[in-house]
Amino acid sequence: PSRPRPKVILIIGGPGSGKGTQCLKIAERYGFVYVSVGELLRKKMIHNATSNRKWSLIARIITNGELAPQETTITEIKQKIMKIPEASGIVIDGFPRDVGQALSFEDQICTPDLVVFLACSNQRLKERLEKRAEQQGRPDDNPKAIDRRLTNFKQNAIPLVKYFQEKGLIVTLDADRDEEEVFYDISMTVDNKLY
Ligand code: UP5
Ligand code: MG
Repeated sequence: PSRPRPKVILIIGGPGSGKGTQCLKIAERYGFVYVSVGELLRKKMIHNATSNRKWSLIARIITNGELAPQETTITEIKQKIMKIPEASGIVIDGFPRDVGQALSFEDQICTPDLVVFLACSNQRLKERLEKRAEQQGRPDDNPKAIDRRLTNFKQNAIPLVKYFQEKGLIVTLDADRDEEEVFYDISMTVDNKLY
């Protein structure tokens, strides 16, 4: 008999809302495969930026805090998902960024089983990113790119959340709190909606 398709959870939220942090916890608790779209793109861009024109352009886009082209992003996600041999679930970090991407994901990959929106105040997002910038060297953790990421997020978030609300797929959680408190709510949501 054919296996059921893995459950698919999308985690969205502003830059610094804790998507990566919470996705790792979800992957660990539920045995899901973790796919970070930002990480996928960053790896690919570092690998190819010097030898490939398309990727050198994308590297510039990402380093400036803008969004990579939709079709490239979807292609990368598709390739990554196809390589996953067997999984009860997949948790996708930082995708989609806008309604266009959401439509294209549904069209080309699947309808997600659950979308979690990590809602966080602008002030908190900034604080967290500035703190991380001091500790790590992500190419887009510079003041200008942080501003662009925050602005892009603010532009796209409301229609995106509304889109998933109309489909009854999204749960919004207060992500201004401690990691553990946020994760408690996420695990309650996953337990209720997917099991
Ligand atoms: N932290 C986390 N949770 C905390 C909590 N509850 N309390 C206190 N501190 C907390 O967390 C950020 C920092 O805050 C960390 O230091 C953490 O310890 C602390 P993290 O879990 O890293 O937050 P996250 O939401 O993952 O922040 P990130 O900076 O990764 O978000 P972005 O959305 O900016 O990054 P992403 O990697 O998703 O995308 C990067 C770029 O890739 C985009 O700008 C874009 O250029 C490109 N991209 C696309 O083009 N298309 C896509 O579909 C996806 C990405
Ligand atoms: Mg992240």
